[in-house]
Amino acid sequence: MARVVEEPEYDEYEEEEMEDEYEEELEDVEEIDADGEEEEAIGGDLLAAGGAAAARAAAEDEDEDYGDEGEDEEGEEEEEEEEEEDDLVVAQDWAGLRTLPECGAVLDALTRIAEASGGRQLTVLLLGKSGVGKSSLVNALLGEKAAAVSAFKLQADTESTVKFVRQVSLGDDALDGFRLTLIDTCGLEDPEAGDTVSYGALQRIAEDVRGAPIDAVLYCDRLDLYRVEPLDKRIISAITDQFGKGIWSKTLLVLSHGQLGLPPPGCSYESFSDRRVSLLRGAVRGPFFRPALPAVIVENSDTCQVDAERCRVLPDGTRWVDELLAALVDTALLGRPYSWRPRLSRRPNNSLKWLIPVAAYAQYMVWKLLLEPRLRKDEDLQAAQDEEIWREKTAERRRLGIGPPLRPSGENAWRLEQLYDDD
Ligand SMILES: Nc1nc2c(ncn2[C@@H]2O[C@H](COP(=O)(O)OP(=O)(O)OP(=O)(O)O)[C@@H](O)[C@H]2O)c(=O)[nH]1
Ligand SMILES: [Mg+2]
Repeated sequence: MARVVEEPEYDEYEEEEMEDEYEEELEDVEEIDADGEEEEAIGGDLLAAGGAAAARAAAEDEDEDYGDEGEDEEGEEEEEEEEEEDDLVVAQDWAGLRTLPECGAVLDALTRIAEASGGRQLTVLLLGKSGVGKSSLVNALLGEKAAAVSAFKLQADTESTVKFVRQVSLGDDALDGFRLTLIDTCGLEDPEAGDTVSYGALQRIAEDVRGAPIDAVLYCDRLDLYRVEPLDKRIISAITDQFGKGIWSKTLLVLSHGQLGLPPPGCSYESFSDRRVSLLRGAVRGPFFRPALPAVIVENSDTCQVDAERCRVLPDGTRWVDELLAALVDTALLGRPYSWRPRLSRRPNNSLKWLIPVAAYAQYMVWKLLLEPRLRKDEDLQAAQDEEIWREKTAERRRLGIGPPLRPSGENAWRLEQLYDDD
């Protein structure tokens, strides 16, 4: 189940009336928007954070692709809308932004999105195994201790997704009202079954983000590991099975623990990170499937080194927040947002249905013109050889002065053949 972090909506915040206002806000999402910008439901339970015209257009395109959907589907859509209305997320003031040393880089990134897409929202989904730093990254990016971080407890024990919706309010007309939604998720391994993929968790995550436009996905793992384990590969292929290959074209690889104690002997920090990134890319890519998968190294811990301007840096001096934001925006602006819809996997694509009789006829013709004549020829050859053998046997017996051999009838011959075959 998705957990909505319940905090007061910032611009209508009044301590004593907070609870009542929250109820009202759920009933009328349009009032949530700080600058009065009108918002409409698009699909999924992230709608309050939505407004992506592109995603709406994409969703409509997809609906058209399915062509003649009956009344059942209309009913289904109504049901979906009702579910969506029940599960709206309230945006909160992005308080941590003001204290983030990288505030300037964040605002630059949001400005790039606002200018390029005309929208004021960015939705990011974080996926990965447990303990790789997804929740820590949410906190590091928001500048708030918003997500629960635990070294030992798997998040899968509690909830599948937790959405953090933050709204910019810095008195800047160009950016105020911009919404950042970070969707933290539970680890993708099964906490009870040991080293196995939690397909249930993946399914619940998919249901939680159903229909919502996702601008970028962060596939998180640790930098300080030497191998891509079989479980990692199984998790990656389970993601592909659940969400489709399309999700990888909107995915960044994010490697935590970037401060990396010491790289292995004879290996520089750069060569070690390059090797780790290429191993992970290799686990996702296939011979005919080569998504770009830009990679960014991060260090989520409070002990991360900082430069003269207090910006967090990696051992090689890279400002990782800036790098991550730049890659995030590039990915977000690449094509239309990713959106998971169960109907994509549930409903068959009927557009090439007319090919079925053509393929059946082609198969019949291949049988008639190529295979059947060859089979007949083989049978005739076999019969001729059998005949020859019987003729020789008869001639031999005649030479010996005995009668011709007893030749079994067709059915008996077949039975004898079976008998020998069984032996
Ligand atoms: N040194 C260091 N520790 C990290 C980093 N990222 C996460 N951690 C630590 O790793 C542990 C797990 O971090 P989480 O953020 O809870 O990991 P998660 O991916 O959210 O795990 P689940 O919620 O179980 O899926 C915590 O103790 C974090 O403090 C990092 O970049 N550097
Ligand atoms: Mg977590």
